[in-house]
Amino acid sequence: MRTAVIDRRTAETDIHCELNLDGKGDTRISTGIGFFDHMMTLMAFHGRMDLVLKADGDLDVDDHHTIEDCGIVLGQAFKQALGERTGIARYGSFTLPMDESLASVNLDISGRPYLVFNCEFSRDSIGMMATEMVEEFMRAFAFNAGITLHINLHYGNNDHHKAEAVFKALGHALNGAIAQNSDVLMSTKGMLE
Ligand SMILES: [Mn+2]
Repeated sequence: MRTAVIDRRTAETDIHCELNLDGKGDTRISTGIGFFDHMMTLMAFHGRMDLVLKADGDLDVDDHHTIEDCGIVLGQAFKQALGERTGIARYGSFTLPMDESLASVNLDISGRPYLVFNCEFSRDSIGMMATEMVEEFMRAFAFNAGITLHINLHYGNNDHHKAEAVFKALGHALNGAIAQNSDVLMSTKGMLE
């Protein structure tokens, strides 16, 4: 089993994360931000990962530090759990509809962090989560996990559906990319970084 446990404490947030990449999608998420909990639950379930994520952040300021730091910790846990990366598919792509919305996630577990994010929201926030924090979460996750991550929202009207399509597609794309299909390291240069 590919697992990692990370605890990270700063003056702004206190985060505990347990990740099992070879899980069944079991989750225990509690960040104090209901819509973000919903997104983390969907991502882990559709990624078939077991995820415990507990965050105690400075929500009296706003949601920024908590969501960004959850992205950092989840990225660190993902990278640590993945380990040597020998045998993984490396690339993952998934296009997912959620009612009227359609999102694509294309990623490469390359060791080279990059984020392309083309997704516009019409509302400032969904519940207690600012819509601008979707991009911030993705950047923090991609850069700490070492993933080249492209996210494109093709169309949609409802911001809840748009975000849900993006996070579900991310789960599926990650699940495909971490699948172990061989004993080969998928790099002609012999290393992923
Ligand atoms: Mn929903």
